[in-house]
Amino acid sequence: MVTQTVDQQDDDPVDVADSIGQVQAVGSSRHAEQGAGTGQHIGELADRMRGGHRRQDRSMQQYPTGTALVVVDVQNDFADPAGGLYVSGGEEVVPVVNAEVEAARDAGAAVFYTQDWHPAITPHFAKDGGTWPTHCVQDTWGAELHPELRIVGPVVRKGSSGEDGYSGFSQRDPVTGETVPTALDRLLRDAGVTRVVVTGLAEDVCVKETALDAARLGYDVTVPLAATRAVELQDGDAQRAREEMQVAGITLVPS
Ligand code: VGL
Ligand code: ZN
Repeated sequence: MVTQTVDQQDDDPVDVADSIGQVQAVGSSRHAEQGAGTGQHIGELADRMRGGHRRQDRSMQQYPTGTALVVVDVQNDFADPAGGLYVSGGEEVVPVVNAEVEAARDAGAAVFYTQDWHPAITPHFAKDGGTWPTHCVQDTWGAELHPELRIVGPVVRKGSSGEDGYSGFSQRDPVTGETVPTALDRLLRDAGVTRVVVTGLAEDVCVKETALDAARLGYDVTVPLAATRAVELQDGDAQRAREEMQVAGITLVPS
């Protein structure tokens, strides 16, 4: 399928109805395939369908109606050991996130992705007076979503104009200091979402900020800890992030 990127800098605004429709269309064609085995023994087919239903029941418990999966910054610079801001164990979240994508799809839930998307020079980088080693520079390998990540929904970019885009929901303008929203809240609301499962990288930076913003915006928020890893720029950052999320009423699922 075509991957849709939602970037406020793009001239081409996202067609929300289209992207949501696309997610659902792919889900229903998979179900059609399941029943389409010609010449297959009927008992075998019935077994497979029962298995499918069991899996779907489980998925519906994790992704009840109104739930969406948000996959934060699963990009080469964070998830590949050769990446510019490699998060230790980052590559291990890819199959775990993919299983969440699968569960979300089985339950008919929408999936959204964020992508850290920086200009080559930005006060976000240590070399330009900021905090971080250079990472996720627009149109480079490091900024690409991990090649094994399953992508089944729209991608929301953040940090495109040199902002500190930690949360998938907002970015801080480096000149005015003003915080401007990304398209994520609108996309979720338009899809009827009231609950989000937040996964990806990094637990103590962008996953935390995305989850906290989601809670502030009134979403019910769950973070499955197996689907994330922390940068730990300072020792203890991961523990502090968990405490902050818990205080904000976010459900942390132990790994
Ligand atoms: C992130 C540091 C700087 C993240 C992004 O995605 O967690 N961390 N920019
Ligand atoms: Zn960044």
